[in-house]
Amino acid sequence: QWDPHMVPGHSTIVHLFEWRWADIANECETFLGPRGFGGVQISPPTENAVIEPRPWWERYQPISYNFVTRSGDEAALADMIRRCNAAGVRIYPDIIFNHMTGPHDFAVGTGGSTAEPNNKDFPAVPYSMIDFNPTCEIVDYNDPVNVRNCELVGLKDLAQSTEYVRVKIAEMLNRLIDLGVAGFRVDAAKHMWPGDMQAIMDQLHDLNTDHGFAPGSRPFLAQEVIDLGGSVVGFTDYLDLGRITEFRFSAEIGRAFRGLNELRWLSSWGEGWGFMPSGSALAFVDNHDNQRGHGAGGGDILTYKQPKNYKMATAFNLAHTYGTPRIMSSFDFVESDQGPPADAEGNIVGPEFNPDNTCTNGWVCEHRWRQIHNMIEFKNVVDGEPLTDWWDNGSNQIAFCRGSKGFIAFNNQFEVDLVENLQTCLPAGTYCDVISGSKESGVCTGKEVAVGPDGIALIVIGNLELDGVLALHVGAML
Ligand code: QV4
Ligand code: CA
Repeated sequence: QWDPHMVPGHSTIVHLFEWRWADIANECETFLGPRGFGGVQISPPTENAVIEPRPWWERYQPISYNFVTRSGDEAALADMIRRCNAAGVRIYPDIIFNHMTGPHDFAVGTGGSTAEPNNKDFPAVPYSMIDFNPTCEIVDYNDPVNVRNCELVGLKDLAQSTEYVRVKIAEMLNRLIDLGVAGFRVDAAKHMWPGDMQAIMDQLHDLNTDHGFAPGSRPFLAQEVIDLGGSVVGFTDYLDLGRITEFRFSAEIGRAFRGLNELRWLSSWGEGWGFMPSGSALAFVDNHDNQRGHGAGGGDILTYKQPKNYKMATAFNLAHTYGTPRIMSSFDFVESDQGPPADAEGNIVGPEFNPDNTCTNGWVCEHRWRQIHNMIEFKNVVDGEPLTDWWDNGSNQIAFCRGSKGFIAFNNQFEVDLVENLQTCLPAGTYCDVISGSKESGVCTGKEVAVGPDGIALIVIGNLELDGVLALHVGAML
């Protein structure tokens, strides 16, 4: 299902990677809801095998379907979902049902459950040998049977072809739906047969009307299918089920805003680049895998570690009409396996906040960067408006309007300032650039831009400025 069921006036999913449920609940109430965020992708809620020294990826190794992880227990999860919905913010758990935990003789979970993974014995579900595909390794991504029925990096591969496994998975998803989630990110969808996934989805409840969903609403799906083109097992198999991660978006936007492809080519961004249809796509600059070299996309992916380029790419994603955007919110890392900020006992230490809204304790909180959250507001203000009046300088300076409600310009030209009189499509007046500052109590803390009666304004983005974007919208008129 393709509709994320966001509350009117809200948009965009933020992945609060490895956040605790209690911290997410507060974030919904104090920041995300008031600032118009649409929803949160949360880390997997299902109990995972404890793996020392607590890499982030232990959460992709389920040991049971109990909701108890380093993010919190079921009571904290339920409280968070309720409070986020009340704040106008939807919740989309990351769900792993392609597999259970990997190659260990004995494993203990974050809730104390035990398993003998090498014997395919998971008493806390319960699953046993007959619920799994015979052991084989994924070695050939061009062989659909190998990709679907063998083990992804040794993770025990569930046989979703059996009714028992389908029922167990559906029961777990239904418990989340009843708690009030709006949908799911489906981990490793590429490694499951679309027909099996359909059979599981057919068993799901409608979304819970107690949390404000319209009667008959079906769960939103963001299916993780890595398809950079040219593969035999690709996104087309999953179009009938729901939205799909568009990894070419991530790879190409990284190339463009790293200066490896001229921005003028973005005039045909979207289906014009061979991407999947806009209504099928989940659009993101980076995700929790490719920001640290896991999964796919390669070295061109932009992350918080290249802040100027990253903010430009994110602004482009949020200003454009293509797909449903998801933005990443990370913890700072050096090693690719490194887990979230934690104390000596391994308990996650959540973020605290600086007066300028940024986070402490090792949390990057991209979603709290002014240049990013102000673009969420931009997106909400221009909702439904067409992309018009594309301008470029034939190279790396571009601009466009969103109807008569928003205007954005980018300068990625090496060592050249952008100084141009451009059509902003906006009503005459003075506007606050929401990238270099914000409109606060009627005053602009950044650049002010005067739009004339003909909609034209002098737009300046110096090559040495901290940010290579300028964005105006009717909500930031002075
Ligand atoms: C090791 C060896 C393997 C060997 C295996 C068995 O590397 O070659 O076969 O032992 O002997 C961790 C380790 C990995 C280890 C594995 C099993 O990193 O080295 O295998 O555990 O012990 C995340 C991480 C993985 C991690 C996994 C489970 O990225 O590194 O593996 O969690 O903890 C493909 C898929 C796509 C997938 C992507 C990463 O098509 O679906 O690879 N993306 C999703 C998630 C991702 C997650 C998984 C899938 C698995 O986004 O975060 O992998 O749930 O492109
Ligand atoms: Ca599989």
